[in-house]
Amino acid sequence: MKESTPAAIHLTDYAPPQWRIEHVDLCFQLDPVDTRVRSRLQLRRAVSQEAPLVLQGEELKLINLTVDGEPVAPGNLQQDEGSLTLHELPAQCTLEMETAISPEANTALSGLYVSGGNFCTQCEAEGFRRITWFLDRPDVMTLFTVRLEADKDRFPVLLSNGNLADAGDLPEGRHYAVWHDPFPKPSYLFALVAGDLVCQQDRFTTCSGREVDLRIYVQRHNLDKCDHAMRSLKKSMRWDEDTYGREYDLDIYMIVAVDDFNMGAMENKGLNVFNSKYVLARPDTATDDDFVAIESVIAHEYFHNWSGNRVTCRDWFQLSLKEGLTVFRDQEFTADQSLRAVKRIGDVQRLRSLQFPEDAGPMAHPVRPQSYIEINNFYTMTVYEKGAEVVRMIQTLVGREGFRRGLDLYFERHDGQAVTTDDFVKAMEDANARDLRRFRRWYDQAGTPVLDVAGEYDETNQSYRLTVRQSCPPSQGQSEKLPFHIPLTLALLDSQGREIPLRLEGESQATPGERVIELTAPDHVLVFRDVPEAPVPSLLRGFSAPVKLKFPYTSEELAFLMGHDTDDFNRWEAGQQFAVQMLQGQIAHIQAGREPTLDPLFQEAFARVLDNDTLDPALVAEALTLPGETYLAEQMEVVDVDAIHQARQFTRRALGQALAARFRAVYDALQDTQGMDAAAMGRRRLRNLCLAYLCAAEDANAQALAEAQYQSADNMTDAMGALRALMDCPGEIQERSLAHFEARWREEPLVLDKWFGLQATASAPGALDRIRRLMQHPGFSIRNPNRVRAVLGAFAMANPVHFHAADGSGYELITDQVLELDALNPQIAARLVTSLSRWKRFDEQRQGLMRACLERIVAHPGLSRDVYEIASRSLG
Ligand code: B3K
Ligand code: ZN
Repeated sequence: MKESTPAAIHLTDYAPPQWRIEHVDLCFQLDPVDTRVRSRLQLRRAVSQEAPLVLQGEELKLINLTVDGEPVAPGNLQQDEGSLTLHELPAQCTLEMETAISPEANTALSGLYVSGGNFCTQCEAEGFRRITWFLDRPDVMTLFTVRLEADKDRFPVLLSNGNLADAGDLPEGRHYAVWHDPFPKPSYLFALVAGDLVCQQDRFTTCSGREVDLRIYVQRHNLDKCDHAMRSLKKSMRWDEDTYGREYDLDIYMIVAVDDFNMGAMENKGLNVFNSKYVLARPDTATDDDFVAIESVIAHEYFHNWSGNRVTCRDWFQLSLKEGLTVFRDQEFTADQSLRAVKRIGDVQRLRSLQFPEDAGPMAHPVRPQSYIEINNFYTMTVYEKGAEVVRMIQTLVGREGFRRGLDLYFERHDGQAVTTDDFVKAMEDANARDLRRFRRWYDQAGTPVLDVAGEYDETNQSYRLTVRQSCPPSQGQSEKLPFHIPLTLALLDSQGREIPLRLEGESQATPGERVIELTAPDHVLVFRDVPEAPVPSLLRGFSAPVKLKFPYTSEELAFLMGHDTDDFNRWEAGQQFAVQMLQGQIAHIQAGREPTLDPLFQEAFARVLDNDTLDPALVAEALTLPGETYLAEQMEVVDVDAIHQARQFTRRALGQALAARFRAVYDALQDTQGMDAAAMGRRRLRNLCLAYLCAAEDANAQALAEAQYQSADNMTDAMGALRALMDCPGEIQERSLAHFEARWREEPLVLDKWFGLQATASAPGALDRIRRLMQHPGFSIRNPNRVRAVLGAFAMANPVHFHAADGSGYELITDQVLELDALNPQIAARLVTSLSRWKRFDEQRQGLMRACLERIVAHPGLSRDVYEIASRSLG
């Protein structure tokens, strides 16, 4: 807790460790209130001159300490807040310590804590220091042997990293297990679990014929919800072998699901600990989106075994080394399981609605940040999602095969090491004989680059001239940006929608199809020859770079691209741009006190997509989904949440009314929604979208249809699809259905979260009372991160109209909760504060209200570093 202003840590201050821990023996005597941790560290000095040993520790009680079996002279031992310093140690020695901790009192869910009566750990980034004194930094890689002792009845299962070496009974009803991990690892990958758990078991034979024991541990009542996670795990293991030649390396791979978890999951070596939300699923309890998310998180954590664990980060500034790369890998995995374009569209939506705002606000930071106060605040969309885009751009620049070569070289060179993002890029350069010096700026410069593109056709010379100018707005501490190296994938389409062969000025031959143009300068002029007619350019295909592209398309051109672009992603993109143009016009109308109208050209283009039965239903559903409110907000000078909401609702209603018969026809035609494969999921998606438009039209028949679907649904996707559609129609049917859902699912916390979330994001009046009521619900607890996210997180991030209520009541509510939460769980509290950070984007009155809340937060005594950093940066 902060006394004075917490200090920032800088990348430029990095120094290699002065000591190494070659081996650690840990022994845990587990007890919820008084756990004893004995550790024996084999230390070796890594520098030639005398150097004190400075270990990190937090909330620990030191019981006992010896060096080579002897007590330490008092003058040689110094304990400060957060550190333990030992002087005059021999260059090689054994340090033994005993510490006491209280897992039950650990509400921050970092270190060793209790969830659902079981012990579990979370050590990334700096949780290990809350278990015992250690060199708690990722570049100290150590061999771990772990002995666990606990009461056998209460904690029959005892798990840690690596392979099981020994187990047996102890006197007084206790038992023990010893785990040894043969791979040296940083402390952040340590894990232990102890509790009353059961497991679903399976086997996997690796490509070289090794047998791996697979286990998913859950509480007994959840054992019937593990099939999907297990299938996902086996698929991921096979995929990583087939795609990247990566084989698993231990005899056992374990996943444990816990209900109280700060984020999604954690890749601890051989013992992943998961938020139960990303493990448990049955078709009647989880939606299709849940199934897809589970598959991708299981894959993500599994892929970390190579990109993160075998090769790890030198320091936390390099976090994207493992996260950006692993997100890229899980995105590719998911793309290979279903429709690549649908996956790409989802990822780009996420990037634009969450990362772009981050990159344009006070929390903007480069993919490799230069400083932080609390590293947990930097597990961000920028480090993860933009980091993945950066990796994807490298693949675009060197090609798929070149990328594979680069990755092979990276793993070969750095296996067992803690390295930097530079080392990664270097491997890509060396394997492909490429110079990516300028490309490295993506790691160091924050902000979203803008590409201003213009095109001009010269009929006499049959040439087409594209001018491209790049720029990047200033961000905190970076007023001037150097030009980025940007891959711009493009094609030129003729009036039939065919790709025109491309021959750039100076080239002797044209090439068919699309091209990757490499932009490295502020300005580029591209002259294409032999262009027989004025083309429509299809730019930034597949979203080839995380930039904002501006091209002055007319509505007609966008409608044409929507129907004809040969790139699936760009067909969707054209529809989105068309929708944005129209919605912006409507917003202006609303602000001027006039009635908005629906552009008939848009309606026509929209209807053509709806009627197109040659397209995959999942793609049709994407194309018919209007851009979200946060994305629309990004396009405005001063965000007007009410006008945005009204315009979007108006368009949904108008489309629902105008095309009611067609929505109904498509709804009826999609009867066959059985099954859990991607095709069935696509059909359900489109069918539920039709239902949503029908309900948005406020048609009584539609409500009856939604209620009938809700009641007959045998899967959660259709049940939630119906409920969500009904959220547009306040009234008896909606209330009845919500009440029914609550009664049916009140004992299933993950399902109840959906019910919380629907109501927390409802735009109907009375939101504040609703939130307060939800927080009184017996299923709610401020100590559980999933509940907090479902109610408070959903309200602050996904209910703009009420969170930004003009009287400031939404801000006040969140501020009160942030302060209450900060005393319990700073990481979760800090996440909630980010909802206030972009106050400068709103009108003057709201600015004042938001700023006042941030000031109230910063002034609060005893604030955590986590919340302090976000709140003070937001004000700054
Ligand atoms: N590496 C973890 C995230 C840890 C977050 C610490 N605050 C999960 C993941 O990205 O796979
Ligand atoms: Zn990760």
